Amino acid sequence: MRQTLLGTSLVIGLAMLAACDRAPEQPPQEQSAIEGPDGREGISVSEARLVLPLVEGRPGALYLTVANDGASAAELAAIYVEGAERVELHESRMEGGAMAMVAVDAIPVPAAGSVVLEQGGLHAMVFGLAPDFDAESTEITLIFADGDKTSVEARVTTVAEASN
Ligand SMILES: [Cu+2]
Repeated sequence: MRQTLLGTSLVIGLAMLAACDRAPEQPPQEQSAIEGPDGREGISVSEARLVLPLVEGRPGALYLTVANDGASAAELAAIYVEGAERVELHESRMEGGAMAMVAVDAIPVPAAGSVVLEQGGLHAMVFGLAPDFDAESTEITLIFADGDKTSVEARVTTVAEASN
């Protein structure tokens, strides 16, 4: 009996979690059954660069381009950066004449389209970088709403190099 109750509440919990996500237009099962863990079909990531903070302890910024050659839209739900504690997806917007930054839950990547994460627009902020982080590149993993993942190397740069 107890087992049944637990099972039921787990199912309800999962259903609620799923409801919080914006449901994909098409069921993702077909694709994820074919895909390995290291690449979502049709997705390619380019121009990935991690800009280190000028001041130690401040977040870094991650910029990149995601292209989707697939037939269905993808939704970038999270990014993992090797060597960092946490990554947030953000969007910079003009609000009342000033640039403001808001956190976004996910970034849609349209079918046969692409999305650019760049300074002044959609971007990712990288928190908890080790103070002695000085790699020339680091692995980043894009995690999509359907669970597919794509990993690439991101170049590591400084603010001075990036703002030209
Ligand atoms: Cu930000």
